[in-house]
Amino acid sequence: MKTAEIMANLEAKHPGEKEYLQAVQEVLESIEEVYNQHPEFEKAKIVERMVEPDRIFTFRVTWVDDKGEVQTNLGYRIQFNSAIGPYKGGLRFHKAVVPSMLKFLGFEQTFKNALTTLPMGGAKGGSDFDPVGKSNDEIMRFCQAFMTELWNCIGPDQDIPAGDVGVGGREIGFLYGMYKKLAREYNTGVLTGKGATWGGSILRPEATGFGALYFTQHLLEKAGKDLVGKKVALSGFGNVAWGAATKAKELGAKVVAISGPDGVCEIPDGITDEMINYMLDMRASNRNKVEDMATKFPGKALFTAGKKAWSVKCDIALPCAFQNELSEDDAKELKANGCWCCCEVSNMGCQPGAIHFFQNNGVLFAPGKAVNAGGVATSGLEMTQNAEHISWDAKEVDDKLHFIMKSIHEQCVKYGTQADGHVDYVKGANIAGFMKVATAMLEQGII
Ligand code: 2IT
Repeated sequence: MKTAEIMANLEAKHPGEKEYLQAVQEVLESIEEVYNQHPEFEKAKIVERMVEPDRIFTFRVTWVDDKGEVQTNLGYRIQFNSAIGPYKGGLRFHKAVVPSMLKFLGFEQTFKNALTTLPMGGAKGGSDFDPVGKSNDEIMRFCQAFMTELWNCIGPDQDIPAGDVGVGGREIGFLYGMYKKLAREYNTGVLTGKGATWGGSILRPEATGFGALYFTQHLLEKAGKDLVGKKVALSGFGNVAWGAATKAKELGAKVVAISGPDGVCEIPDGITDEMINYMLDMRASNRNKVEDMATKFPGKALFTAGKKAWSVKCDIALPCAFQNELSEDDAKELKANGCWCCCEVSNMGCQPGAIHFFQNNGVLFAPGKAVNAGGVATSGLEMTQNAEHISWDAKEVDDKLHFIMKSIHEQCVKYGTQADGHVDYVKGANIAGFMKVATAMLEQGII
């Protein structure tokens, strides 16, 4: 495989799209050896086709704020790859959303979805709409305006969006309300992450965080370790961090830090159930401040402005917020403070320098596309329940989520075990995902 040439071509077509190029580079580095053993892939130009999205929709979203002023944002849906099923992936509402971010997320999603064992292709979408400081009414008007453009790009068998950063159950409700009005289609399976009374799967809100902790358990078990009594530092306080904190505590770990864009809250005695519940209020408030936790629980949650969760002494680091949130310097600080494991829960949460540092310094590391796949996997389970017009109970969903995370771990071990016996989870996840998508593309001909 001519990695340098492929990267140069991609850069020429997508100049300056840093996150996108970073994600592709990481995957190509991992799969090069396996790819070269399959001349049929080379002949069909599988990689050259796989790195480009199938199609991109870009649209203007105009809405009126509470002051009566007209606001304009950009909206996108990137349908990345449909080799193994209909397009599937979240919507991100964040002020920093640009095509590069959504292309990297759609690319990653393709491999992640392949790992889940379920038949889902990869997609991502979103808007540069900034939910911070917006009222509930403004969120509703924006979601409605966004859907007036998105509705005819999606469908329960074509493309099934869900939440991501800035899009949770509330937003999915507003989006679906407008979808059914415009499409006159009443199949709730067009979106996942819905409310529990109208087709949403039990445990979908918890699934990304729960799945991440199940994966972490398997990884620790393989390394002869466990979670009990271990100190966990996690970043963020949104839906993913909330699910991760809930399950980490339940499994006997002690969550000693959460963080936000404003700084970190250290929780020396470990997070309590009350604090975990309060994370939901913090997210719903749209204030985007982790300091609120310290104000609510004085003396128990200690806020430091401008610091990251990675400055807090821990055994296990769980990035749960945003891409590139953990730098090489952060990795060095973590290691110096005794951290020996990092499971990436956010998509591409660690910078390449951080990953290399962990891997070269004996810190167990697993990438987001394996660790966080429980979220989209449970979206897949929601689609199945919708298609069958039934809902499963919590045990059924949790058992299936467990099975899927175990299977993802096994795929990483199968494809990532190195000559000396240690598991390279980055290689394992990338090769396993790639082999599935590449095989499907090959079998479907040159399209
Ligand atoms: O990054 C992700 O996997 C998600 N935001 C979830 C996507 C989904 O379709 O549930």
